[in-house]
Amino acid sequence: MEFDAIYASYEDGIDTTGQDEGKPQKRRGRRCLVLKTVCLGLICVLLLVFITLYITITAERDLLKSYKNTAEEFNHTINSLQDNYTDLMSEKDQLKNSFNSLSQKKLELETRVNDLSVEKGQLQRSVESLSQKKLELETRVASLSEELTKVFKEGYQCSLDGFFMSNKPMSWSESRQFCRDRGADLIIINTEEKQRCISSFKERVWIGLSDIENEGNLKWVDNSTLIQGFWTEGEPNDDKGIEDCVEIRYSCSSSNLNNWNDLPCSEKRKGICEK
Ligand code: 289
Ligand code: CA
Ligand code: CA
Repeated sequence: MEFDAIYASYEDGIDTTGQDEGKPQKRRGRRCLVLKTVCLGLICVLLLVFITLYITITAERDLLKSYKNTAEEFNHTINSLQDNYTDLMSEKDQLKNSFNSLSQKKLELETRVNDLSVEKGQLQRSVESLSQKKLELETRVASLSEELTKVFKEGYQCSLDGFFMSNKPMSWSESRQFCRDRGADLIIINTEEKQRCISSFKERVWIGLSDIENEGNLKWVDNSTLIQGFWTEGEPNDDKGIEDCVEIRYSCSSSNLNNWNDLPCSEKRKGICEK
């Protein structure tokens, strides 16, 4: 139904006063008011729709923005994880290479240790066998020394028993140790018979007399004091203050029984051992 018709019937119903003057003008005014109201209502509705749409769109846009941010963060995290993974893989490869190289070295070392163990065993056996040979040779030398001594004794009518000469020139202490290792000690000459016998050896040899412990106080190796000495003239003179051990100084030009001399203990002489 059209507006004019609606308003006409409405006006007809209301106006009962019978006053028809100015009716069209009033009608137009009312129509205009209604139209304005309707337009305003429409504007309000449109405004409401617009505001609603604006709010919805803004919310959607914010949501999208937040999704976008989250997606970017995910991407960033994924990239960083990817990098970490790549680094870890490379590290793993390096460790694997190191492990392989160390395993190889370990194997080589184990082989070397085994070889060395075998070598050590062989050397130990050699040392044992050489020690045994050395002992046998030392025993042989001692026995030869003893034999030699006997020959000397026989040659020079020496009737002493149980003494022998060390196998090579050594210091006084080493010579003494040689004797002690064989159950003897350097000889103590406390009789003229012994002195005569040893003097016939035609060698410069150590005897068991020294003043190592107390300068000027000569003692035999059994700690007994010297009673009768067979000193060369002018001896003992402790030459340069360093002569503390006594030798028999053989001299082919002299058959003199007085042939002892004090000498630095580090000098090398054979020693006469006595059991
Ligand atoms: O180092 C000195 C010794 O060889 C001897 O030299 C001389 O023969 C004398 O002085 C000895 O007393 C000394 O022991
Ligand atoms: Ca001395
Ligand atoms: Ca001297």
